[in-house]
Amino acid sequence: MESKKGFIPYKQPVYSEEEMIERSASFYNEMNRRRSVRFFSKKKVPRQVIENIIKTAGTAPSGAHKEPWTFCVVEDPEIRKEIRRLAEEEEYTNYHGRMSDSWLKDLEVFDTDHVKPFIEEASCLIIVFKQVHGFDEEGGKNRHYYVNESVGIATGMLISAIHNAGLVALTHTPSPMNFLEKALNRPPNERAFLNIPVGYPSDDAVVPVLSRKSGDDLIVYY
Ligand code: IYR
Repeated sequence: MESKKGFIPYKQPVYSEEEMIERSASFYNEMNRRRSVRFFSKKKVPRQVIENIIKTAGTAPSGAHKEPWTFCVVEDPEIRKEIRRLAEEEEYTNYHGRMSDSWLKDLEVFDTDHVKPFIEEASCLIIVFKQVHGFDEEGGKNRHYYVNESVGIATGMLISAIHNAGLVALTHTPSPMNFLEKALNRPPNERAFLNIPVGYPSDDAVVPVLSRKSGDDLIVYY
């Protein structure tokens, strides 16, 4: 194709069908081992690893390539103590009245409650913020598009990169989450999206017995 201004050629390696089947199966098998983990060792993950993981998340597609995300890495023990205090305060209200009986029943297999030690114990927290708009040179608003979709995809890639590095994470959804914006003094265009504690699993880490959907429940061909 004749090259169009502002475009560069793009190629993928060409694999045989056998190679593609083998590569896709081995990636699936590796990803199928991934579990959300709530029990972390205090062992520190090198910053270089955290940086590579976040750079991987930053390769996600986004609406009009606006990259409407910021990843905050929280290591500071004092800030984490305060985040834990605020999260537990909200979650206490959730577990003692704000959540419906059916919601509490759905969570029974996970054995969760309002107590969140992983906020202080994981090697770090990666707190994902979505940018509901950007700023132009004059400080005016610059539109962002499909923000939830874009940041959701980036977070999925973050979680995959964490697993690939041999680490574990939890997709923690403190609710409501706006205390995180205040705790980290984020700019007015950012909203907390997810808290992802990252680290090594503790020696006694356990995960609930779960199965994943498959077959017709997962894929419908037309
Ligand atoms: N945000 C609460 C409750 C919670 C909700 C869902 I849906 C979960 O999958 C797990 C927990 C909490 O963090 O405990």
